[in-house]
Amino acid sequence: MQTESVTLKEILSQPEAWAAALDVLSGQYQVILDLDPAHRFDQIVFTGCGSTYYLALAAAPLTQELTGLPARAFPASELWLSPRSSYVDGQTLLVAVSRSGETTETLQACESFINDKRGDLLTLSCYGEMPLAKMGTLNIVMPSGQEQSVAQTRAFSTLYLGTVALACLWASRSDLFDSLARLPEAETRLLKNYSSLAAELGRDASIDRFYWLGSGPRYGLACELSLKMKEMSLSHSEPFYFMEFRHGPKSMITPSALTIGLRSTVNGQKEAAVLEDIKALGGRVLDIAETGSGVRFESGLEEAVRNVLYLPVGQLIAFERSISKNLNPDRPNNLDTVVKL
Ligand code: F1P
Repeated sequence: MQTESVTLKEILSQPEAWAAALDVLSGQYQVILDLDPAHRFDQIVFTGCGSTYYLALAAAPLTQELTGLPARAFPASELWLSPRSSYVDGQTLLVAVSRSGETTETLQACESFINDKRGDLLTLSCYGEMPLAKMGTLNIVMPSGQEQSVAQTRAFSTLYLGTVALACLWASRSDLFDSLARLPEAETRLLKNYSSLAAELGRDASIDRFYWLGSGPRYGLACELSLKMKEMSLSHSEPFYFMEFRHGPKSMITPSALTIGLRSTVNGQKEAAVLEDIKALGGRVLDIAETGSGVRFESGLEEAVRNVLYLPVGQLIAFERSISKNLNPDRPNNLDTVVKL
């Protein structure tokens, strides 16, 4: 494993970053509760760009599941350029997520949201001095997510953890919020137990394509891990909802295909059946789940709060793939840290 990579350091430091972020969130416990979306808003909209849009895709279904409030995710460009086909009438709580806090589309989406008096804005970012961190009714800044690498890893998981905490508090589930404190240790264990497996798969030159399957709150995480594989290693990589894979994409399965399943507990059997179909076609499979899988969390945590644990092994596979192709995961091809228009 290449030791001097910034990306690797950032992946391996996620347990500490999460613990620090949870301290920040605990400090904002009451102001988060006081937003009281269940009684003050008709919908919650999550937004971001690239990785942070995928974060929004992961946050919305979990928030709706826990709070019962309608919650949706849009790329910031859609909210900026096509607000009428995005927002529904009524008051909206907009949750804007950005590592940098200065992505133009995200700033523009927030500015027009405020100008159109659509509701209240909550921002989640990593740099308190950047514009986004000054725009919200509430601005939550988690500096432990700051990164040097262009490809988001620690920033993504830390900001995502922030949205999980919001959902727990808004659902009056302080028990779930308190259990988040057990995630850093679970993550440390995963990194210790599965780094070599991730290296073996990432470096396996007989694999030429990667598919990432996830449903519900896990689909956005599948999208993010697929993007990591693209950004860091320029590999063929695609995400799908679990059951969707049979409806066409399955045609792409060959012995050179690796499918990573972010398997849930709630629908675990049906999702496992998709993975069995893939294996029957000669495809390779990595099953990640709480128990009974290739990568096992064994966290003892409720499903709603442990989805962040699907990230590190997938991030490491992408990192190892990049190194095995003599690429630089810290500086992905064609990409900048922030898109400014
Ligand atoms: C959004 C983003 C990243 C992507 C790249 C360009 O940044 O699209 O997701 O990996 O770094 O910017 P941010 O708004 O989260 O800072």
